Amino acid sequence: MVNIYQNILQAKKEGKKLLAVLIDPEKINLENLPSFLEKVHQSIATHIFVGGSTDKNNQTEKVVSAIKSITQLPIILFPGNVSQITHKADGILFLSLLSARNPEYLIEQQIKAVPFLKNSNLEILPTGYILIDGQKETATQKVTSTKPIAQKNKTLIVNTALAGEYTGKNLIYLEAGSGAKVPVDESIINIVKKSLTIPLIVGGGIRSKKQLNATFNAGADLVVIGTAFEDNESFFNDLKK
Ligand code: 1GP
Repeated sequence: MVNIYQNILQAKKEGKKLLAVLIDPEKINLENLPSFLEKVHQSIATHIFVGGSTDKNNQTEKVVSAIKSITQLPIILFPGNVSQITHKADGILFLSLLSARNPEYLIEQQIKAVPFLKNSNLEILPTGYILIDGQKETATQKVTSTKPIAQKNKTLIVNTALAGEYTGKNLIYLEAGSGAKVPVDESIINIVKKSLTIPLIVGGGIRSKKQLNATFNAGADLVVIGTAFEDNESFFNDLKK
């Protein structure tokens, strides 16, 4: 069995940076999957995340099974809600939306997930999820009916991340939102990174190798990219091993 969290901790210790390719089950074309994954395999990507704010046609399990049949990379669910949980993946980001005060996404969805998780082999990754304003109203904001934290509120962002660590989260995810116009600013990543002892995930609006490297250099341990690969698969050419 893959030990996802131990591998993330080990990479952090060694200063090895991790990249997750986000596959949205609502958007991926299964016929394209083999060629898409071939590009993933030739790139520096280390993880595959599967999820989206919604999955109207319940495609997640089918998509995860198809990915699993082709890749050795760890597959981690990044679910918008409890209906997107499938045992076919390797792990699950067990998210708590810490940036706002909607109990449904702070604890209710998590309670609803327990019957699916308690007899499952999915590795559970307790994750504090913090939405940061990426200058675009994202699907996550709409679905969760919450507002992101403004990028200028640095103290609030740091304290929210630290509250996550102190309440036992194993990971903090700074999220500008899928397709964000503005990714999480490097200065924010930097101060959050300096405050935390647990690994830091950053995603949303990262579209170039330059931005990816800047995000890593600012302190992200794992970066998540989805839209840039959906829009232009040739982006993988810039990220060859
Ligand atoms: C979204 O952080 C991820 O949840 C990835 O965002 O689609 O903008 O790369 P992008």
